[in-house]
Amino acid sequence: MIRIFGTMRSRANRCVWAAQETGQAFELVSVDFARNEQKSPDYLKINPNARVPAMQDGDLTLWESFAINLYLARKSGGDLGPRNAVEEAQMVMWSMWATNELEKHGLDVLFHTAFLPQEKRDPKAVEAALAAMERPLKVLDAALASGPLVGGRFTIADLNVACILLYLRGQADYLAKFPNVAAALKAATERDGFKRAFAR
Ligand SMILES: N[C@@H](CCC(=O)N[C@@H](CS)C(=O)NCC(=O)O)C(=O)O
Repeated sequence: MIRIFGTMRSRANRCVWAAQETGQAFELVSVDFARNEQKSPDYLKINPNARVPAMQDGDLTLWESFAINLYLARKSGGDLGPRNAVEEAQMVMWSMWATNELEKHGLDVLFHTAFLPQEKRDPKAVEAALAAMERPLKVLDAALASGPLVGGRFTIADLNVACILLYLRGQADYLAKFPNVAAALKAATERDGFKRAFAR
């Protein structure tokens, strides 16, 4: 049985979403970073980086949420995963792109609009993050104009990118500048797999 370590209030929710989409049986093993449980000696044997998520499937241990998701999609053999090496490369490309181009800025938006205590929130940080996301989001908007990112169907590439776009859910006016991005995010959150995952 696949074991995903983390909680739904962490990036482990991405892996739970991918597992739900692919219909693979899994267990979510609670490791709560709000309680510093990712630093326990037992968990450090699974992920020496002291971060969640991690995943175990038999003898395989993986960390890095998008690497786990790429594995889950590929392993399932279904539509979410690659059908050939070209699709696989494109899925890796979009996943790395989302991490490198969007994630930090997306988190800045989320922290300074929702997660941080009110007195620590900085509107200028939000402004700067949204400005930094303009260029990559234009790229994404253009790519989505012809449909899903890889292979003409919803894949792990769309799911991984959507995981970061979720950080912008409260920014409707901003997202309206990127209509294909806004539509893709909406469609992703209307999927049964998403609803099953986030109903937990
Ligand atoms: N790039 C990693 C980031 C993992 C990460 O930073 N996880 C956070 C929770 S969402 C964490 O474990 N934070 C605890 C800490 O940094 O001490 C991934 O995508 O898996």
